[in-house]
Amino acid sequence: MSDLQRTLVLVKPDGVRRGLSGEVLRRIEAKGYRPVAARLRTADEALLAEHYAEHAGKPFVGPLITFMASGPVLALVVEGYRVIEGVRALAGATDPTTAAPGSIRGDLAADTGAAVIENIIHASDSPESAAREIALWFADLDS
Ligand SMILES: Nc1nc2c(ncn2[C@@H]2O[C@H](COP(=O)(O)OP(=O)(O)OP(=O)(O)O)[C@@H](O)[C@H]2O)c(=O)[nH]1
Ligand SMILES: [Mg+2]
Repeated sequence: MSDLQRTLVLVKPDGVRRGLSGEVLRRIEAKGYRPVAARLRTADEALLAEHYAEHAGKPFVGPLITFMASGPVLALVVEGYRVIEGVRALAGATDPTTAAPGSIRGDLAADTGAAVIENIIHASDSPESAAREIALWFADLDS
């Protein structure tokens, strides 16, 4: 048994800058998931501090927020059965150097030497995170 779910996906500023938005969306659609909302925007620091509230106080949160505000991100709401864990699997591990080949991070990202890990994609990590993050990025979206 599984439920139809929604998850929040962000193509991060490195992915948009490198022209990889289409490739990320292609992989998500090819897997069988369906985008139900999309928006290209440059996030402000207040939104990003809320988005990454779980990391408040960690040493990398400052550089992380600066990086995430450095250019537009493609925000997507993606729907499918078990889509939350499914897109996390497509994304691969946080560290792109060791992320499995075949995953988005494993195939498309490498360590850049920057203060924060630049890894192309964000995907919600639980149903609770997905609900919170979709409300944050798509406050006007019908549920
Ligand atoms: N420099 C540095 N950056 C980190 C570290 N851990 C996490 N980050 C950055 O912070 C982001 C959020 O961390 P996590 O939520 O733990 O990782 P994640 O869920 O795979 O990535 P997100 O989808 O962006 O949330 C990561 O994607 C990295 O960009 C770390 O130990 N060092
Ligand atoms: Mg995370």
